[in-house]
Amino acid sequence: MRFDEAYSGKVFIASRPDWEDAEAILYGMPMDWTVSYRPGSRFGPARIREVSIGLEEYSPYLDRELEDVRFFDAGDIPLPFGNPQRSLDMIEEFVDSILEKGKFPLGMGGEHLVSWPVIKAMYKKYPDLAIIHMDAHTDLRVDYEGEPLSHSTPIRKAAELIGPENVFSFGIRSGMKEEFEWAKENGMHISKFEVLEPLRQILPKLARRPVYVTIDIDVLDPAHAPGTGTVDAGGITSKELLASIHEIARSDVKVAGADLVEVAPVYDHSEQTANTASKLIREMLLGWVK
Ligand SMILES: [Mn+2]
Repeated sequence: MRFDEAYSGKVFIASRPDWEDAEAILYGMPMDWTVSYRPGSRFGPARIREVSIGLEEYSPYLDRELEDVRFFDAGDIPLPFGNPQRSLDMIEEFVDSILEKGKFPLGMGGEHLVSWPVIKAMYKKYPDLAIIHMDAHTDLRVDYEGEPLSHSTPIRKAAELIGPENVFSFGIRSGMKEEFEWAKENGMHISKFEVLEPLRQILPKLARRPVYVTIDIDVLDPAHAPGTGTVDAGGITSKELLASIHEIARSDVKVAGADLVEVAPVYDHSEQTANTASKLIREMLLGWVK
């Protein structure tokens, strides 16, 4: 299926009515079939759109309005329940169709495994791709209880595809000892616990390179984002995450695509996670789509 054929119900605030003249395509990947702990992220994209109505369209951080970015919300990809492989294939084909038209893909998850087919599509177009990954978890497992298609494996798959030296993880505070060792032995960068300061040091090294940025909402402390499947104490504040998005926006890296994953509304009783996510999406659009 192509991005311009997707069902479109409620859309993100200020989405353009047509995709043709859009620079960026926003889309949902409502999949949570492989999570090991609490499911529910399949409902994330829809809720992020719904609460976006409460956002201002102007960003005082970036002095830019959503009106200045031409983006089209293509809705959710109609992924088949319980079929991870076919879902991943559909996501890859969908993103291929966005890249074919020269547009910027901005995805909303869904569990983190959805980033894997997106990265595959990005790498076909950008052979010198680098990845910036913000997350509580390493996501570097080979498999989970024998299952390689798991939400704990996407960064390992991505690192093996594009080369571990091209993957930069930030905010990591959870994972198996073997995962950290694998990263170290293979030259993959992991910044434990912090995001903004280490990011400032890495960004100049990525200048002018195409970069895919994948943000797992659980990089935030559970106090800032309780509405996610696998919460992990000791995370960063939403202020630091916003500052990190802005730091990337002001750097010389060429963000070529991005996603925000793992928002699970069922655990989000105050709706602060969905509201935070929709503000993050606004800042990603305003900062990274140029
Ligand atoms: Mn993750």
